[in-house]
Amino acid sequence: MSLRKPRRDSDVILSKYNQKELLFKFLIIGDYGVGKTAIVRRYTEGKFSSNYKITIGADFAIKTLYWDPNTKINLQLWDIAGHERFGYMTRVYYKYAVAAALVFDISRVATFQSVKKWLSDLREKVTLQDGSSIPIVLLANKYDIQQSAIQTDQIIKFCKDNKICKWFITSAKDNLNIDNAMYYLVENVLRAKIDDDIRDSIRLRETLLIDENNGCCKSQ
Ligand SMILES: Nc1nc2c(ncn2[C@@H]2O[C@H](COP(=O)(O)OP(=O)(O)OP(=O)(O)O)[C@@H](O)[C@H]2O)c(=O)[nH]1
Ligand SMILES: [Mg+2]
Repeated sequence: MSLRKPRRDSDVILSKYNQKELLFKFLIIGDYGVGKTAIVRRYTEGKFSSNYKITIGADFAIKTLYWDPNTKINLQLWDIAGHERFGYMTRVYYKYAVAAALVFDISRVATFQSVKKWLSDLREKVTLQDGSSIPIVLLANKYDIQQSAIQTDQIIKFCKDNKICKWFITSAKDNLNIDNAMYYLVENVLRAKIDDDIRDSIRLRETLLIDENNGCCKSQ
């Protein structure tokens, strides 16, 4: 029986002279108009526009990160349409995601109330290979508006009750905390990946030892 696991999207593509190139798929989800596209655009192009152009279905953008001298990461940011009219159709885009940013608009309470729905949908549909859930950050966007309809206490409580380890106030307009939020997710994905690789190598070692003890590795 082969010990090798099937390759995932997030696996190493290139491994030459100790150089690694990784591909991670991140989801950006939340209600319509909360600023998902604006966040992705700010992060990948460094631009912001105050025009609202509804996302149809889903869109994606790529950001390349030179994480350390040996690691290049290609981040695929999947910007999922928030409008109800696209409903569950967009969930097909969740496949193979390894992290997610869940966005709401601090000036619209309804978008915060929807976060729970997005979260349970995400947790139900996306898990990692070992069955654990993917890292998620909650983004309280449009902080620049200064008309917060949601108290910080409510956000903290929500995160605690729903096991979201990290949330950020963000502004795509003012470029506030977007890099930090993405950095946090990448770090978490990498950490999980390292743990995964260590577990794999321990499993491999144990199997080799068992094989040795059974004598099947010995030459006749
Ligand atoms: N003031 C302010 N406006 C923002 C910010 N982020 C987005 N917007 C504006 O909010 C509107 C909606 O932003 P989008 O990024 O298109 O929203 P979306 O979440 O992608 O919406 P859907 O594609 O319909 O799901 C646009 O007019 C943006 O310019 C922000 O941080 N501050
Ligand atoms: Mg959009």
